[in-house]
Amino acid sequence: MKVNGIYTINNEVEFEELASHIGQAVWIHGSIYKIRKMKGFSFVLLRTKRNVVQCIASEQIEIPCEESCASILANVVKEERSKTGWELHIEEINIISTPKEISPIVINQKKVDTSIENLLDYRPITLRNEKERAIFKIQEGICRGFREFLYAEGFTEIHTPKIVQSGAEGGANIFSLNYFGQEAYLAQSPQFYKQMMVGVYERVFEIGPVFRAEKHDTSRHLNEYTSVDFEMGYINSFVEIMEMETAMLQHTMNYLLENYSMELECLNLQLPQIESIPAISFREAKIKVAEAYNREINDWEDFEPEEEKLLYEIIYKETGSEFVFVTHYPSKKRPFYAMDSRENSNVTESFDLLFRGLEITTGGQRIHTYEEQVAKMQAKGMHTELFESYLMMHKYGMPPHGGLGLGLERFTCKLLGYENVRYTTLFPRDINRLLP
Ligand code: AMO
Repeated sequence: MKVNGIYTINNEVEFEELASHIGQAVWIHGSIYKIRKMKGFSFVLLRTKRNVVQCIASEQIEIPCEESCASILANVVKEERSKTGWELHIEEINIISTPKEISPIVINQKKVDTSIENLLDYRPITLRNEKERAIFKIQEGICRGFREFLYAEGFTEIHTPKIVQSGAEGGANIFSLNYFGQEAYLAQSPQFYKQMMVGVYERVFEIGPVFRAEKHDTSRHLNEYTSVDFEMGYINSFVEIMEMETAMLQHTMNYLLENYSMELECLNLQLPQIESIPAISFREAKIKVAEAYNREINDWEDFEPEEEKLLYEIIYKETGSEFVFVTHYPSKKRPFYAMDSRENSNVTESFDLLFRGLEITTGGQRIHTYEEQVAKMQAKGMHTELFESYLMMHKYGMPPHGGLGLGLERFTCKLLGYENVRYTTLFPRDINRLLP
């Protein structure tokens, strides 16, 4: 519609509505994704919110250059040979805006054919590629699936501070900042706050950014990532956390199948079957890998990334599962809030979930009594007076509880079959990257 000679966006139909307009003329807007000139007519691919719509333009129609934003008046014509059952014949194109320059990177092919550096340097543009944007639509679907599941299970969604006074996970990988003259940090995880909120709502979850000052440049480490955390009270064992995660993943795979089939097809993706997920203790897993591959065990306290991959191969061969829970990690390597096993205090009531050979989740049962928590902190050489506000919940009463944290980018990466977590991070922050 034009008002006083100026084009305004009005009364346009969405892609999903087009089928109900067969035989009518409608306005639809989007970006001109690709122009294919044929004899006597052109195909104009219009990139709308979620779809790329093929329109047909006769010779008389003047088509603006690619990446122009346009509103198109088109007849919706019945066409049985088309997947949608209709096609659009352009009557008129109104240009809403035109680019100043043509993109230096070709974005309208099946995939963006360039290096990972270019892909990320030109992220605002490369994300417009059909396949690239499908990745993050799937990531949206993962979060929606998780949310839908957790709401149904009685979890309350919370939003906790990202500027904090102390680290929650220990270690040196924490960013510090000057907070009005006081030393503060960027949250490594919502650990303390989600535990506190168990005392309030019993079951809570958060999907939010966390910050890790990792100095190493690997395919699985980011300096800012999205953590999916949940925490639940009144548990008997950390096994309940693993069961909840299994059900959450099953629900989410079904949710993706039902609501994101277009993106799954675009990415040529088969989702993994998740039935029951096998579990193996850390010690058993170490021995199993060492024996199967004739390797020496150099580190009894942690996995080497290679061992995680080998364990995946063994478990996959034995059970067909692409997921495996590894339980009872050594106390020395787990943070101070992890509950030690009653049977063996050298190991914790905790687990990691490995998916296709990569750790995607850490979780477990937490210490909930004041005396036990203080004793463990002291044994680890921590100054408990610095953690008074955290210990307040223990002091004034907490139920037995536990939870987990899942790295969203890592999970998406493995689900979509990428080797580097940066591919499934919208705007990655790593040791060399702060832009775009
Ligand atoms: P953890 O530190 O193991 O546990 O982190 C949980 C999960 O977060 C992901 N992750 C990362 N992803 C990308 N880049 C990184 N640098 C990175 N570091 C971790 C992984 C990992 O499994 N508070 C506990 C969780 C809990 O017990 O509830 C925690 O944060 O997928």
